[in-house]
Amino acid sequence: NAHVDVPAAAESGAKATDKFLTKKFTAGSSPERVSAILEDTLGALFEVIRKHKVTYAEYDVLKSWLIQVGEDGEWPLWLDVFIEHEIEDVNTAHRKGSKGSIEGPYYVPNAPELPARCTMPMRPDEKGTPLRWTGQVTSVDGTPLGGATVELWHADDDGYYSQFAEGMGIPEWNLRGTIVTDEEGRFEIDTMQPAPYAIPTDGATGQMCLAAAWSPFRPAHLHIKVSAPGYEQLTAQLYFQGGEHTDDDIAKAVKPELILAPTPRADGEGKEVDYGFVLDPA
Ligand code: MBD
Ligand code: FE
Repeated sequence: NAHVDVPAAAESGAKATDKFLTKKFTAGSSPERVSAILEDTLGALFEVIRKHKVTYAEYDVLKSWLIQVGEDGEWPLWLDVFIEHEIEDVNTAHRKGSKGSIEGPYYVPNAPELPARCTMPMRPDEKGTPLRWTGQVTSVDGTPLGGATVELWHADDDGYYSQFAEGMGIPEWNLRGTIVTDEEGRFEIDTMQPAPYAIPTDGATGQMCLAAAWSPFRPAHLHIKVSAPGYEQLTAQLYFQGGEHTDDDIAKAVKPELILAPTPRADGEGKEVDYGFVLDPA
């Protein structure tokens, strides 16, 4: 399998932590709300401890594992793989437009701007199956959204993300771009189909998967963020019908509405697919 050779945890995980720490966050939550969330979180944990009669040995393993996740810089990775899907679902449940999915740890803002018809930044010898993706961005009432942006980022044919696979010689903005839709809200993007992603098994997140005999794979996916003034930003991932691991995504981020079914192109140059986005007014 070509995807066994994955970026080492100390590289991809720690990189995600470095990038995350450049941001500053405030939630403005009241002490009452913080207290309620913490109490319920701990209460849920106490139930698990009693139900499974968790031993002191297991408690010590937990402690050393928690320390190791931080030392490996893998908290963004671990949280986005195991927790974010629930946060995403709860916070987008009100929407009438397109389904979203998790952002994950490998988004970088301000990718180079590209016109509505474009080829993604890629190496001259970029490996993989070419994919021509056409689509339109509209509002829930059907209005075409010209000048909307579709930020697209995804792994290459080896499962690596640019800026998160140090030493692999991948150009900084490889397979990352900010596409601006035309007057009709349309776009046509040439890119290269990504490979499935494997959580590096030499880091604490992968070690936890191994200890539980869980498959560390995510299905091949395209990440997008769609933005237009006056609309809720849509963050989603698109998957490939019949692709490996669409049924057992370790990050539980696949939804049936997000599965693409590309067909062979008439010119024989890879595949094509049409898939658009419907935004909810803010
Ligand atoms: C990924 O590529 C990803 O999208 C998520 C959510 C977690 C780990 C790797
Ligand atoms: Fe990803």
